Amino acid sequence: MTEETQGFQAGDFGDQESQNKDLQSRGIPSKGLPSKGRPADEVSALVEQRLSGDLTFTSGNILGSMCSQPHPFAAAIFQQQLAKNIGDPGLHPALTEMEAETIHILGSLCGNPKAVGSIVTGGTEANLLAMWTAKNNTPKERREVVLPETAHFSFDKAASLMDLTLIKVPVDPHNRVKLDEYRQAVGPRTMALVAIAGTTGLGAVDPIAEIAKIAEEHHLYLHVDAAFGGFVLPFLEAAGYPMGDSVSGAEHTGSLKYPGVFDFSLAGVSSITLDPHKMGRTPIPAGCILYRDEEIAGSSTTQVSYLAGGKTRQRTIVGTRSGAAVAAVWASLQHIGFDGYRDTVRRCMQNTYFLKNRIDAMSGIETVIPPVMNVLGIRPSRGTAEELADGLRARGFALSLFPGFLRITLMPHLNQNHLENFLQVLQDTLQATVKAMQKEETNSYSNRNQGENNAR
Ligand code: 0PR
Repeated sequence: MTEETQGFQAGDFGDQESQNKDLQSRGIPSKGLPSKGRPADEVSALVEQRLSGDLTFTSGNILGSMCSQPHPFAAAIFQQQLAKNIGDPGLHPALTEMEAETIHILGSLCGNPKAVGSIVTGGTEANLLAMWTAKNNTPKERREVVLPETAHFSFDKAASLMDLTLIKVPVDPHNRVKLDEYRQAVGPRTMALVAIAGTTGLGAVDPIAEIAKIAEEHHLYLHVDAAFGGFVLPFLEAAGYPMGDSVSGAEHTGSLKYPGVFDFSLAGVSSITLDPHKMGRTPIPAGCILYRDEEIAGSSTTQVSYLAGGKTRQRTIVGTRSGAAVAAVWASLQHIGFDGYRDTVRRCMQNTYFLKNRIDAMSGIETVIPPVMNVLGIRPSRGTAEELADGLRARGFALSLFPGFLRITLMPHLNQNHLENFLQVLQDTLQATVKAMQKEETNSYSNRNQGENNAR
C-alpha cells in the first residue's frame, strides 16, 4: 500500500475538492474532462501511477477475497471478444449457442444437463433472478423467504427490491442452518426457501438434502446459492477430499467429512447460483443462474420485439450483457477441464490445511470451524478481530472482517511463499498486540499505584 492510500477507508468516497488538491500536489492532473486528449502512453502511465496503491492478487497480500487473478487464457479470450453484447442475440447467434452450451456444461456439473439459465454479472444478479423467478411462480399472498442467517447480503437487496420478508434462521456451531428452526419457519406465507453451498463467511454447506425434502413436501421453490461452492464441491471428492453424507447429519469434525449432494440431483432444488468469477478462474464479471427447467425459468422472460434478428427474449436483469464473459467462461471450461479444476481445488485445499495446521500450532489465534472448503475463519484469543484486521492491514494484508472473526479465502493466486510470508506477519501482529496490551496493563497498574501513593 502506498502512503497516499493508507488513510483511505473502504466505502469512504472522500470529498472531491481535497482529493483534487491531493492529486495536484502529486503532479497528477485530475479535474474533469481534458479539452484535448492526452497521448496514450502518457495516459497509460497515469493509469499505472494512479492505481499503483491498490492491492494485487499476484502480490499475495489479498487473502480475504473470493475473486482471484483470472486464468491468463480466459483473460485473453475475454479481451478478444470485448465488443460482443449478448443482450442482442440476433447479432450474435453463434455466441448465443455458445451460452446455451455453457449452461449445459454447468448444468451437468450440477446434476442436470437439461438445466436452463444465463451467464450473468455475478452472484448478486443470479440471486436476484432466483428470487424474482420464485416470486413469479408463487401467488402474491406468499412473500416470505426462509433462509440461513449466513445468507449473502444480495438477498437483503432482493427483499428490498421486491418487497419480500426474509425469515433468517440461526446456524449451528458448524455454521450450518439449524434444521428444526428452519422447518418451523416455513408457513402459509412462504414464497421460497434458500440454502447455501459455501457460506460467504466460512464456506459452510447447509443440510441441503433435508431442505430439498422440505421444499418437496410443501411444493416450494428452493434456491441453492453455490456462488462459491459451485466450482469447488463438484471437484472435492476427485481432489481427495471425500464427500460425507449430509443426509445423515454427519458433522464436520475435521476428520475429512465433507458435505453431500447440493445440486439438481435433489428433486426439490429449483435453481442454483454458481459464479465462474470466483473459483471458476474467469475474469469479472461472470456469474451463472441455472434453473431446473424451462417451466420454472419461463416466468422471468421479457419479450423484446425490435432487436436485430427479430423477436427475442431476455432473462437477465441487465440488458446489454458482456458477450466476452460468455466466451471466457466457455473457453475456461474447455481449456481447464475437469482435471484442471480438480487440481485447482486440490491445491487450494492443501493450502487451506497447511495454513490451518500452522495457525492451530500458533498461540494467540485459533481457527473458527474445521474448513469445509478453501475458506478459513480465524480469531485472536486476545484482543478483537477488528484490532487484528487493522494490524494486518497496516502491514499490507487484506482479510475480510466478519462479526468475531476474519475470513481467509485460499484462492488459486496464493502459493506457499505467500502463506509463509503471511504467517510471519500474523505472528508479528499478534506479538505486537500482546506487547501493546502488556504495556497498557503496566501503565494502568503504575497509574493506580501512583494514585494510591498520592492518596496516602
Ligand atoms: N453468494 C455468496 C455465497 C457470496 O459469497 C457472494 C459474494 C454472492 C452471492 C454475491 O456475488 P457477487 O459479489 O459476485 O455479486 N461473495 C463475496 C463476498 O461478499 C464477493 C466478493 C468477492 C467480495 C471478492 C469481495 C471481493 O474482493 O465476500
